[in-house]
Amino acid sequence: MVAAVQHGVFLYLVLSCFPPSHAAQGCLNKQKVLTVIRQMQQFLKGQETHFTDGIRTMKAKLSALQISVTKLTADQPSVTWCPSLEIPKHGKKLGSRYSADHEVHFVCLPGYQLIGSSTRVCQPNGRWTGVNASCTEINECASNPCQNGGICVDAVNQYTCTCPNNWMGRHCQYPGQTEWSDLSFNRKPRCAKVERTQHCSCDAGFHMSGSSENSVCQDVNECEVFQLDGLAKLCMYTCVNIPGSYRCTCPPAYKLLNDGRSCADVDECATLQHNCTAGETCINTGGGFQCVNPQCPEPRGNTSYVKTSPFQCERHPCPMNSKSCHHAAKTISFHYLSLPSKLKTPVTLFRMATAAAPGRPGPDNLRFGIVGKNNQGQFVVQRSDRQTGELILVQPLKGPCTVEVDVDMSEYRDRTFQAKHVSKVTLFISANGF
Ligand SMILES: [Ca+2]
Ligand SMILES: [Ca+2]
Repeated sequence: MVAAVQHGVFLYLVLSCFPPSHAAQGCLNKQKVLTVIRQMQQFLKGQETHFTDGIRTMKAKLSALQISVTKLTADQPSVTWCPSLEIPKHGKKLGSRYSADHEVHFVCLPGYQLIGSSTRVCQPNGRWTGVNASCTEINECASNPCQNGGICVDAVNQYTCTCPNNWMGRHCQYPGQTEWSDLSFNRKPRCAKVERTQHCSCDAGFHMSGSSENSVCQDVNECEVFQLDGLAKLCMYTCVNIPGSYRCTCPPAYKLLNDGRSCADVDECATLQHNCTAGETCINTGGGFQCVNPQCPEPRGNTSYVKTSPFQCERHPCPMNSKSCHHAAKTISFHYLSLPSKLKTPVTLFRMATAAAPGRPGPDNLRFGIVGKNNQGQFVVQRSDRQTGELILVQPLKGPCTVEVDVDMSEYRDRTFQAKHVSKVTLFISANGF
């Protein structure tokens, strides 16, 4: 540029001196002018070449740019975008890419449930799959958790049951006791303000119930709670719910033991609370007592018995040739057993054994049997060892009832019948399982 300006000034000087009709002072001579013209021509030629090169370079760059732009649009299809999605109230949105094939997920805060689509996918057409997601409060009352006419009050993440009179518990599932006033089963909680916050509490044996504004301390029905949860029975017999606690009771003729839950039969015979007469024997039973006075069989033919003790009859000596007398029971013994109802079976109730008389060889074989009706197969008799048999109860007996079963034991020696002994067993089955 500087050169061009210099040449421009020089050219002006040259032109101002022509036509050379009049010689002017300061003009160059002809030879010098021709030299300058040649220089100018060379300069312009150089400029022309330089300019042409620049144009060519520019053209090439534009072509390259055109090719690359054309290629770019061919390789990458047009990106589609889906509209933005809002974060649902009480929920969260996971994912923030809104271009095609990207997913956005929605979750709700605890206590709220999602309505609409939990996952939405941006489709190539620029639309989301599914429908708008929103979080609504879970209605814990929807499953009707309150029983016995209780009114369900829904709250965030929880519910409370407002129970009608005579019902209590979290689900109004426990009946109240009518012999106690409602007031004593429902008490006002004790509340205190600590640092602007109200703190309420219930006495032991009570639990907080009702709404937070209208809370009440309801008695815990320990009897129901322990019965429902399949836990060990709180009481052996009956549980009575009382405000703030419970107590166990026992059936008549039983006493509550010191553990507060167990019942034990009162032994009326030992404590002389019976009314048996002088000839009778008092037999203690579960829940009562029995007065017994077993009698020997009436004389029959040549066979007669004599009572040798309150519970034993012995046959009088038989005439030598009386086969029936010899085959009748030589001894009859009476046994009284007191059993709880529905005793777990099988259980051995009674054992009978033989013993050789002094100076005489004993039997070498014993046979046992149940005499008469077998009480519908409730019992079996079996040998337990060489000289002993046992009576086994094989079916539970439900009380209260009295069951009699006679067991006989026949003695043999050298396969010859020697004697028979009968045990008359009387079972007093209690009304209770203890
Ligand atoms: Ca209670
Ligand atoms: Ca008793």
